Amino acid sequence: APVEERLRQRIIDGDRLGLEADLDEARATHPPLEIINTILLDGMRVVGELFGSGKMQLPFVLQSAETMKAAVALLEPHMEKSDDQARGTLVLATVKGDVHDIGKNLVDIILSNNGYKVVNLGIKQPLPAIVEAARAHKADAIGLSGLLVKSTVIMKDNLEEMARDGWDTPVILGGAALTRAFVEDDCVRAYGNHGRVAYARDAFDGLDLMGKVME
Ligand code: B1M
Repeated sequence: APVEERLRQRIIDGDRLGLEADLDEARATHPPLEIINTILLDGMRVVGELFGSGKMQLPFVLQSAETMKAAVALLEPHMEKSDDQARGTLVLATVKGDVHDIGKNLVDIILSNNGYKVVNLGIKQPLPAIVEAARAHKADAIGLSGLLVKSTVIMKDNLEEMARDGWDTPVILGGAALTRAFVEDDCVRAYGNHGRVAYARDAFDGLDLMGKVME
């Protein structure tokens, strides 16, 4: 099979043996981010479908996620990096109760490679830890990620609480369970009119939004 198909299948199967050789082969014809976006994420999409329909069990999903992470780590050194320094600071976290971090970490990589400082707090972050970091690092924006439906509710609650405490730092929200309508209606309202909340469909959208924040 062509290398693109083999890599996609590796994500589905959680098969890391020989991953690096396949990635090296793919890099001859694709830039690293294209490998991630068009090949590997397509494999993760299939994993999500199989899991959602009960055809794949959780331990195998975990293997796929680990393979995805390993692939991203192998590709990262080959990505183009901007020479810009300190274009702005983003405090980034997966919200409370949520362990999904592949998308969040892609946001970290893409923003870091484009000259932003990213303070990546990790997964399952309660609001106090997030605002504390935002204060300490004088964040220009806060990025929240979450993939569970319940995480979308937590994001809205976090925004309400932040508004009550007088925060007006721009907030970027991303993750598969969100919809643009939920962010632009419910979440914008939750943060109040003084604040800014934006929806990032993917990591590049997050990069664009960060650029707008810094304008
Ligand atoms: Co979970 N899981 N999972 N899981 N998992 C989903 C999200 C699910 C949709 C699968 C399904 O049922 N089809 C489902 C959620 C259902 C729901 O809430 N309605 C689900 C479930 C149910 C669960 C558990 C509850 C399962 C269980 O325990 N019974 C459990 C939850 C644990 C918890 O969080 N408390 C669980 C666990 C796991 C694993 C640990 C096995 C693993 C995660 C490993 C890890 O992340 N380290 C996992 C995985 C891998 C998935 C799927 C299959 C793939 C997610 C992924 O990494 N996608 C997922 C299926 C799906 O999403 N459809 C699923 C690739 C990644 C790049 O995409 O994160 O969406 P994503 O990021 C995108 C954009 O959303 C955006 O940019 C990225 C692309 O450029 N983006 C941002 C994301 N964050 C952003 C932030 C930004 C900007 C853009 O700025 C701040």
